[in-house]
Amino acid sequence: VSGERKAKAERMFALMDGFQKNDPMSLQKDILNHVEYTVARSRFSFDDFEAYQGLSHSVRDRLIERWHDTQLHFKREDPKRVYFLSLEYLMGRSLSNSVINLGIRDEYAEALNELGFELEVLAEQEGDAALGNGGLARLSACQLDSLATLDYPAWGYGLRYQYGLFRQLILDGFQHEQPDYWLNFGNPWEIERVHVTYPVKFYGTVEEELVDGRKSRVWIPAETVEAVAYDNPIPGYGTRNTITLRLWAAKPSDHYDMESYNTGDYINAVVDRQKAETISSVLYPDDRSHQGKELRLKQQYFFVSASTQDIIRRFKDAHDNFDEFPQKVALQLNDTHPSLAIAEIMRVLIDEENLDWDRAWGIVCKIFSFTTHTVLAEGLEKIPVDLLGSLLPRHLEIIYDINFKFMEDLKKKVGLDYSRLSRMSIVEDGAVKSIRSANLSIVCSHTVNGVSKVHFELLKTKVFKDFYELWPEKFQYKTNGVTQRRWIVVSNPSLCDLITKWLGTEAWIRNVDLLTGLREYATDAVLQQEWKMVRRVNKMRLAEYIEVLSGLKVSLDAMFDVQIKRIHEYKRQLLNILGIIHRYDCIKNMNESDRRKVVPRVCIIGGKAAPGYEIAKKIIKLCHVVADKINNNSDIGDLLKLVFIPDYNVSVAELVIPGADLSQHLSTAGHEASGTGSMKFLMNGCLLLATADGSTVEIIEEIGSENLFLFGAKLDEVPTLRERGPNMKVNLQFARVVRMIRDGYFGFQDYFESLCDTVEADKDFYLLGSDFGSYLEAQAAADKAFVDQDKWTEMSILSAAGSGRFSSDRTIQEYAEKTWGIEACRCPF
Ligand code: GPV
Repeated sequence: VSGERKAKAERMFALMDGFQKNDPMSLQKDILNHVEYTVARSRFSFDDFEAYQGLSHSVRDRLIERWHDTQLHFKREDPKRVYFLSLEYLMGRSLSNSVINLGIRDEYAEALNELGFELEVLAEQEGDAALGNGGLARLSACQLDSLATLDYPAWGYGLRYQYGLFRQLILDGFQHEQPDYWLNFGNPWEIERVHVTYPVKFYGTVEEELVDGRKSRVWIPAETVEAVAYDNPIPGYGTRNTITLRLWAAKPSDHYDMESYNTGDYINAVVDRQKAETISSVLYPDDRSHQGKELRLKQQYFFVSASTQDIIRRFKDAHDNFDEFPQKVALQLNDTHPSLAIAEIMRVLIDEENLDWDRAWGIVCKIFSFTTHTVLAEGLEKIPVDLLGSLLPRHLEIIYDINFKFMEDLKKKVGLDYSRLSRMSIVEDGAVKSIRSANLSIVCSHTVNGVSKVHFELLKTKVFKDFYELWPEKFQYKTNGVTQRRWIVVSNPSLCDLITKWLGTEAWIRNVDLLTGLREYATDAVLQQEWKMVRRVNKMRLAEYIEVLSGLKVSLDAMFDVQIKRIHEYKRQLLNILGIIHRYDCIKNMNESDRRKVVPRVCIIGGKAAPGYEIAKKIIKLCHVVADKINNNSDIGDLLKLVFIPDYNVSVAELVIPGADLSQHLSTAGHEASGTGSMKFLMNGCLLLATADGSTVEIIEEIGSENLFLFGAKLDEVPTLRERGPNMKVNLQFARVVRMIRDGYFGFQDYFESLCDTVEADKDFYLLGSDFGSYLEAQAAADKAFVDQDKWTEMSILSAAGSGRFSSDRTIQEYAEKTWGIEACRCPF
């Protein structure tokens, strides 16, 4: 048989053209073939979008080749793999990233030119894949890029939502949400795997049965849904390795319980069946907090069950002893969202694989690691017991059993300290009895990671203090990072070329530590000149975008000052707007000679508010009314402009970040677990104005406090300030700008009342009032620095030069070595 198979393989290989060729002529042929046969347009008549489709199918072919080779290589080598479980990924666009990582951008650009197209223009045709909310989701995407680039045997798992994050539409200054039906025009970046499917079961009861003479608990589910795999190849840079992001879609189940209907109501029965698809239909648009929604819980379990079945199937293909599982499998929980995986693996090992509890538990404790992304204990996820008991009765039992054993152990260690026991219990006995997902994750994981040094300190001393005291060895941190491929090479090609020229090598794209080599040229007049040029061209591109969006013409000599991120009270966009009102007020009251000294500013704000987050929506409206006042004022002219960029997403970030002079990161100290936007700005030579929060503290270590503008209360001052309220001097300036809003200076007086209330002296939880004075000082320092453009450019170069530590390559390498215990597995060729 094997001889026959070999002969067949040889024949197949002979029929193959060999690998795809990448010379411009072959690429052109290939693109046109796809236009004609895949897109089904005539090669004599197709528009930009169709050209994009043909082009992306041609890139897809090349991805598939490498992806096949990589998967085969992994299969042969059978290394320990890491499975990254995340409910959210913000991948953005794929085309540019793919051709760059495949190393054939220039070839494609040339091929397209000869056909009369431009690569950059076609790339704009692609919509963002926005299957996530904010920092957590983009972090997952950056980490996948690093996993592939560093040749790690990794799989990403997630959900293929049909509706990604809503599109933000601004009507009369108010946010409206529009569904993002992103698959409407097809998605060439995924491969549908109709045969990679698993049944996922819900509801039903648990019964006691005799199996092989011993009593067993058996789950008899009542509903089955099918999970279908969609594979998204993720190419590494400078390697053949191309890993998989496998996203699950829900379909009605065919194989397992294809009902036959005899109710006379055939149509309704089929319509009912079709409802299975709702499980993966929509991404929850809340950045954290999904408390108590059944659909959300269903999504989580659907995702977890399909992924673990796939992982166990792959393990069993090559092994038959589950004791080897921890040598082959590492499971990474991206926050608590996938934490049901713990109970699911226990269930499968015990109920389906017939392991006893202790053996199953021993395995589970060796495979899970957990990363938490939040600072606030109140923000931690809870699952109401009633809900879990009805949807997943057997899992609830298992979680109770885990908790029972944990509590027994804990009593032996800490005695009958009931308040401690109840704080640490996985089950919360509150008004609504619930499962604390974080406690479950900590108890069952071998490692708990924070996302920055400050975050780690908070985990140890506050959020998970009890657990840290019990298991100090479990706690670690890996400071977040972002990928320089997306955030420099793709989005800022001219800076990329400049860096390569001065470092004399492209090696920094895989080894970003080399960026420190720029430090020695920071004061070099030639580099400074070239650096300024690159930055100015990027500003021009951003200015054009702003003009198209809003009709507003902005001056390129102004400082482009940017704050882009999800709208949250703790991120303090309101502080920024109040500062802008203050600036406006000052300019209005200046005499002509003072006015000449003002450093002109273009203030840019962008971000989405969760649809149910009223205060955040009011902040967006406030930004618009303030902009109306400022931008249409002849007294102010070019000295100050305010622009709200609608529908902020990954591709908007790629455009805005390279054009920013200053970026703002204003979270009240102790609230941002890490923050990753700042790292993208840093890499692009944008100066930061920030509080000493999250990863900023480490950025300061790297570039020195003299190269950014720091302000605001320190972590240890926050509690006292909250008690005491702001001091009187600050109060005056602050009170004045808040009063302007309250008095209706910008209109919508009643509407803004509740927003103003949030910063009244006794309620000002995020300390806008007490930080206002030092915020204005930091802004004044930024103005002063901007006047000396050579000095500013030096600081800009030093920022980029110091950004190497904030590459996700570094983060992923730390995870691989210290948490997952995996090694690189590089595909030959
Ligand atoms: I929890 N984060 C997020 O975007 N969504 C969430 O639901 C939660 C956390 C963010 C944090 O707010 C950032 O500080 C952090 O940089 C990011 O996750 C990645 O770790």
